[in-house]
Amino acid sequence: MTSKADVTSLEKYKDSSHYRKIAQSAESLGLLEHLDRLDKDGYTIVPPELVAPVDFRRRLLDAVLEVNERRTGHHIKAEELATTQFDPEVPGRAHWGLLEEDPIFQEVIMNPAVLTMAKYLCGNSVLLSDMTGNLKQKHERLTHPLHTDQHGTPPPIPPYAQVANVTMTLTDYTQGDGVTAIVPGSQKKGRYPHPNEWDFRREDAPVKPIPLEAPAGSLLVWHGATWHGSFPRENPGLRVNLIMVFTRVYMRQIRDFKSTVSKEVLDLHGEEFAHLLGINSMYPFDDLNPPSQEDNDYMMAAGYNPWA
Ligand SMILES: O=C(O)CCC(=O)C(=O)O
Ligand SMILES: [Fe+2]
Repeated sequence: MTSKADVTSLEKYKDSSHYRKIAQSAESLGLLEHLDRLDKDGYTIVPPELVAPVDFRRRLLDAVLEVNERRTGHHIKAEELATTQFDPEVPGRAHWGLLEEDPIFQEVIMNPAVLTMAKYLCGNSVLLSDMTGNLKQKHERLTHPLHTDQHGTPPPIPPYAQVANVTMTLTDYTQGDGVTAIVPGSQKKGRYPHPNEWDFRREDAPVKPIPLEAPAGSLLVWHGATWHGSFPRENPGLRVNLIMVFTRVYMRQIRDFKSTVSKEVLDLHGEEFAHLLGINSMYPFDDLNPPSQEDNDYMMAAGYNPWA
């Protein structure tokens, strides 16, 4: 007889070339312990020294601030982030659809640490769903009650992630900075939070998350079924991050890269970049001829192993 644990356990699928490929890149990048933490706690914090040089993180911060200026007209200097404020009515600003705003956004999704963590959660055939640069300021409103990032995938939730959140902190996340709130191990609950569990600030809240504190340049990584939210910011100044949302190859992406990304950008990058955006995804096909089997072997393989 097959027990429930046998049915739901992912362990047996680790004995595969798909898993080994990801584990080997994790090992070469010093990330192995973070894979274990994802299994156990549903989240991990990768320190800046395992992600990218300081200069890269600073350029990324500048690129997010430049997008903010282009889209809102508000010039913010990186040196003044500890004191700057914007429109007091709103707790923050989110800038979606960054991929073609600056070449550095194309570079960061190909960063080996970012990709390895995304692939560990969503397989080698992982897709970028979208990326968003966020500025958050002091405000009383709870912008993110407890929730998960896997929208529209019904229970029972599978043990493998259908979505992966890889957030790069671009300013320090310390107490009072409005940091991400996370419930360790909650990916194993196999359900979404109920409305009475959303507002975690209530004294009698049934589930209390912990704050994720991390220096600028870290990766905060969590499984799509991990319960999380965000503490309101109490300190002056701004918290800035870049959220990269990844998803399984069978899911719909937030952004339709396939019909929007320019040929110039695709020509600059290789096949892995195209796969990551879903450019040669099997579906949807827009003529009467299905794409070639060869082009889609990588997607078909995903039906056999969670790391494929
Ligand atoms: O702003 C945060 O700290 C968390 C935002 C969030 O819920 C997400 O990125 O999925
Ligand atoms: Fe979220």
